[in-house]
Amino acid sequence: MATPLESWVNEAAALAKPDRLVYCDGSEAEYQRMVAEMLRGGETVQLNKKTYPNCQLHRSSPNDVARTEHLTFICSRDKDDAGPTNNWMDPGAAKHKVGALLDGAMRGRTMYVVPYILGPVDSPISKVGVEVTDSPYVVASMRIMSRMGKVAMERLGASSDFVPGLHSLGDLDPMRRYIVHFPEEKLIWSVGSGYGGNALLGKKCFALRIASVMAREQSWMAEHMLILGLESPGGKVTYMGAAFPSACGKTNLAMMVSALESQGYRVWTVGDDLAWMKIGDDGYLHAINPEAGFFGVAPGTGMKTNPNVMGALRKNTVFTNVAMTPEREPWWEGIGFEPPAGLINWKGEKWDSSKGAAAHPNARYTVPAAQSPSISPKWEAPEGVPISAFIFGGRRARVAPLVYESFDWQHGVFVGAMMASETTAAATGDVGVTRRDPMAMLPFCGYNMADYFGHWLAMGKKIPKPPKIFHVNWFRRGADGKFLWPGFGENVRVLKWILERVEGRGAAQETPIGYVPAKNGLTLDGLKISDEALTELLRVSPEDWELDLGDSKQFFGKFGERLPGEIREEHEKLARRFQRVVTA
Ligand code: SAT
Ligand code: MN
Repeated sequence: MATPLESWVNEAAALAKPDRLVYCDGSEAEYQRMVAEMLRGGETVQLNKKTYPNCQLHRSSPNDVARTEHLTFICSRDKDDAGPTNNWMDPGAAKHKVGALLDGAMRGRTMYVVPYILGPVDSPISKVGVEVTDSPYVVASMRIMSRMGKVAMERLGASSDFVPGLHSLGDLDPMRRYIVHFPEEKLIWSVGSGYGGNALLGKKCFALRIASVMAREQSWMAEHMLILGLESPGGKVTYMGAAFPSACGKTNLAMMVSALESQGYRVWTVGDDLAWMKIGDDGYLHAINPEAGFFGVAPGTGMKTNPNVMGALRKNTVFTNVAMTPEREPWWEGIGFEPPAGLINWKGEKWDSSKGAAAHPNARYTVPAAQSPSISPKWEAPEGVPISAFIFGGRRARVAPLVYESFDWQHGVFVGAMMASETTAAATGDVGVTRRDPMAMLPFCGYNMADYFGHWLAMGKKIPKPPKIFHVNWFRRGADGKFLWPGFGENVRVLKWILERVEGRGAAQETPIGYVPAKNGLTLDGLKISDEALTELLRVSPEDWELDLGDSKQFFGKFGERLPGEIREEHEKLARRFQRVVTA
């Protein structure tokens, strides 16, 4: 008798019609076979074996370099269940349309069966997925990003409790590219892309879009959050989850080398992108990192911005769309040294400055999490880590101050729902346009976001010891257009204030948007920052917020009657608090 896994694989194979079928075991030997296959394919090259042992550079097709949100669909039976912020296709129509593209797509190719666990192998919060794919790059990446192969087979056994995902490169034509999710069936199909979140189906497709649906059904949370532990003097570690949109510095924050290390404050990394959280017996929300690696943005990453990852990247790393030096070492803008003569750009061409950026702005590294010197001793704890604070954030040149604390859970959910950020290169489309991005989940929520806000509100009533909710903005600019806050390792000063607020300390002043640090609230010794810059960083401008209230009102309006009353109520309360300030 075929197991549920085998039955599904056979079905997928009957559709895609590969020449060969290979069940992956996750071994090192198999990984090396995948690498050899990638090198044979020509899109991947070996990097310097002495200075970057076991590292490769993969060059994706130039039209396949980021997630394509306009080609990503939630295929619920009822269109309203996908909501106004998702693209929707009828499930039958999607099966027909995308099925036609998958039909025979693997002819002449091998179908790799990749069973994987999201989360620590023995955690009750973890789940199993199975991706079938015709891309050795995807197999190799999944081996870094998840617990893959034999361990997953053993956890699954003859159970049908897994999320299937069918992926084929197809012909990589963006006109025949679709990433479709069936939330009722808990099924994913993806065709026509070999890139990151479009193709590594464990990442955004399962761990967020499908898992967010499961989380709502089962009273847990699947969030686009990093998880870090802040160690304070004496060795106590306080865990926090932080949601920022793609390419807004989650990885750098999670792996930060603290500027206050001499004072005993240190940051430990549990995860850099995703968090799955369940209420623990101790009443805290407990978080695991469903991933086992970091798929981070390379440009802008250097010894100044993320020394931990720079050390981690020296072995066993797959680079995607970075440039390469004549010594066959990776290079990208912001790495910290000038481009050497003879640089090859991400497209594989000889580079000179007339050719623009040498690395693609969304170039990435895929590295095992365990290689980071900052990895938390608890990162694979089966019970997860107890979360004391949630931090929302985005890129805002104006409006949002450096940090503020919400009044309570309901207000905090509203703060998350109000989130906005300037767009980055992580998704195709214009860069630098402000868009609303609630909880950094806009492209990743597998159901109607109005119901997602409702789920957050409901969870607040169920968690005996709910995290306090904060908002940060490292990206505020002064009148001269320059960033006001140095960011990176200095961000620990903000985390320290958050920790103090969690512990009922920390000087704060009440404003219409929440509690902002009092002038003496932040630890600023050793940092050169002018009084004016600090005032501007913490300023809550009624004019800016008025515009934001208008913009968010329009955004919330999209959800019509389905928007929870609490969100509308908080919006009105915020407007009223500003009126009081202005007329006072
Ligand atoms: O492409 S991914 O979704 O994996 C990375 C990101 O956009 O956050
Ligand atoms: Mn992400």
